[in-house]
Amino acid sequence: MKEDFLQVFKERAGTVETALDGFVKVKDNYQSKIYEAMRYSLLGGGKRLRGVLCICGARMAGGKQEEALPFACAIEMIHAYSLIHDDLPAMDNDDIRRGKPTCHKAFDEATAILAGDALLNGAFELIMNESRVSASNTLAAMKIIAGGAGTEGMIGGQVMDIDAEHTQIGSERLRQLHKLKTGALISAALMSGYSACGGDVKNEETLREYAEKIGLAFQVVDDILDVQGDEKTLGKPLKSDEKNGKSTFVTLNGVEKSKMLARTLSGEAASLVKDMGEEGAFLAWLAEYLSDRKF
Ligand code: GRG
Repeated sequence: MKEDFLQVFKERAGTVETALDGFVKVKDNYQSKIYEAMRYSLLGGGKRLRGVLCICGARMAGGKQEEALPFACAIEMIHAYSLIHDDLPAMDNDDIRRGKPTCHKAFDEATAILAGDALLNGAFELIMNESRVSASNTLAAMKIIAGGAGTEGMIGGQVMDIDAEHTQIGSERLRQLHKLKTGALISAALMSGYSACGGDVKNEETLREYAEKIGLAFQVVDDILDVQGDEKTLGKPLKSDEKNGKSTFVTLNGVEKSKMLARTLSGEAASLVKDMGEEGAFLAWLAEYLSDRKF
């Protein structure tokens, strides 16, 4: 069963990867460099968790994988932009991401800033060009994605994160920070797929709660991996949080308590959805799988 679900995850991730490759092409014009930088950071390396969640949301609503793909790819493009910008010297100043030099190292800072900007704009352009669902469902899903990525979502979390550097913050503020920085886009991934395919209100709140829990668990594990992971498997150097003076779940509670927190959150998330049909069972497996991830 577990192997089957892992296989499903890999297949969906592969579908998102292939679609991204098809959607974001290098153009043979004066600005070809920007497409190369976009593709450099976008393709080959990410887990595609957000894209897969978007497909899950669509299927939960009774929709098809193909209908979710423009939204799934858009969210992966937004995620890639956030990583490019997060790695810049003005932010976390990281040199390695997804096992290779970060965008500003492989190209230059100006190109990395622009590649991030281009991915963000391209994400919404892609939805408008490629969406196969109704205009009203497309708009509803876009609203969810823009909200998750924006000032009351990921950008808001990034602002809180930068503000909190080299200060000791409490667990309430840390949770809120990560709910926005990491959780908002993860939630938007699932909920935009659901909305794009016309999901009814009945399951909406449960799915949102599920996404919130796995988003937080995902971040707790990220904090643990930053001190205990394997650099090669992770594709980035360890101790980035320490380097940037960040408060994390690990600095606040230690590794063991953080592991327990991740397991509890994932268990709670799994119980919410496990009886919601085949797709619910997959989401329940995914919650547990993520709490034990190594990369
Ligand atoms: C610059 C607006 C802006 C936002 C940056 C996402 C983010 C906000 C910063 C990334 C910092 C970070 C490492 C956050 C921890 C959680 C996280 C988003 C990890 C990376 O996501 P994965 O593990 O990456 O899904 P892959 O490479 O698998 O796609």
